[in-house]
Amino acid sequence: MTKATLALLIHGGTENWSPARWKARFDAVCADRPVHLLPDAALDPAEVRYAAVWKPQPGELAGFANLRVIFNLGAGVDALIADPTLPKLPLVRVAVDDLTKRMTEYVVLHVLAHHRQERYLRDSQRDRRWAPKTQWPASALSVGIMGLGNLGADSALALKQLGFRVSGWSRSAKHIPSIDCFHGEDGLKPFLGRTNILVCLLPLTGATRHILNRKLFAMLDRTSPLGAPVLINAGRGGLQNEAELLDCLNDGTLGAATLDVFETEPLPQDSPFWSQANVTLTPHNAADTDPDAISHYVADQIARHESGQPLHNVVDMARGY
Ligand code: NDP
Ligand code: OXD
Repeated sequence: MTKATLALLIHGGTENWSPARWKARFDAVCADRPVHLLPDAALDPAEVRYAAVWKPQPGELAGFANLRVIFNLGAGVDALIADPTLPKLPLVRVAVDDLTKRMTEYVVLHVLAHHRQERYLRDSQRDRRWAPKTQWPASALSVGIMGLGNLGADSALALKQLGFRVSGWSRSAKHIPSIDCFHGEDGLKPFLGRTNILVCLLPLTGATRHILNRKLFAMLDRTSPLGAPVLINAGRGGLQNEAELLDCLNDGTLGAATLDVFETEPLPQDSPFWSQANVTLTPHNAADTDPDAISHYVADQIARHESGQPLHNVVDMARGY
């Protein structure tokens, strides 16, 4: 018997999101299941039971009357949830080791870059200046991670392993050995008050939009060897109030920032972030979704679903993540 159809709806626009690449992977992994890349005029929409999507246009998923499950091909579901026409079906997000480890690499790389004064050292090399500065140990800095989910918890443990003091902040209470865990509104102030490098790995929801603003930056600790605190945001651009972030980078409230995500992506050519000297900017590729790992993840989940087992990592629509 032919298996139920999986449709792929991918609008990434970058090399990693080449629809043909994803189709080839899904064809290989779902050997006996019809896999269609949308749009496909030859496909009867009523045949589609599963959809694996990245950045579908609002309304694009509404026309599949027999759809059962939507798989988002990334961890963040904010764009999907913002679509009022999104079918009311289980929405599964990505939570796999491959993605988690990529993010941990990114966070460790950029925390170390700030801690080891990489910008100063690269400027010194460019200027042929042999002028080492005092270097403090990792234990002199406190890294605070906003979001202690799949990504935040793994980054926290990796940073702890390197010797940093690490704390984290989440919505609900957590216990992670060796990490100082804070939660909720009451926990935010004490969490920020001990943080020198703030790493944001929150999802974008109604409760977190523009949470990274002047008021929050002003609560960060300024007594570490870094002097002014540092922000690393790899969550979503909508988490940051960009006008206030720029002002804070210019007036010393923040010493520096590493930003992977922006309110408008791709970042417009005339954005001041491109030339902001104390910003390290990356093009939303902190943790790419890997077609090999994720096609297996989706195929396994479909197999679970078809054998009557519960799906994993289903988004709670009321919480928004
Ligand atoms: P999870 O859902 O596993 O974790 C989210 C964490 O944020 C949880 O600890 C949750 O708290 C916390 N949180 C949510 N809302 C609040 C709130 N209002 N106050 C305090 N804490 C809150 O998500 P992931 O770790 O998998 O991913 C996080 C985000 O990273 C994604 O949503 C996506 O936006 C971004 N991302 C970015 C990538 C990139 O390349 N730049 C790649 C992949 C993801 P609790 O534990 O209590 O639920
Ligand atoms: C994701 C992302 O959400 O790539 O996975 O940002």
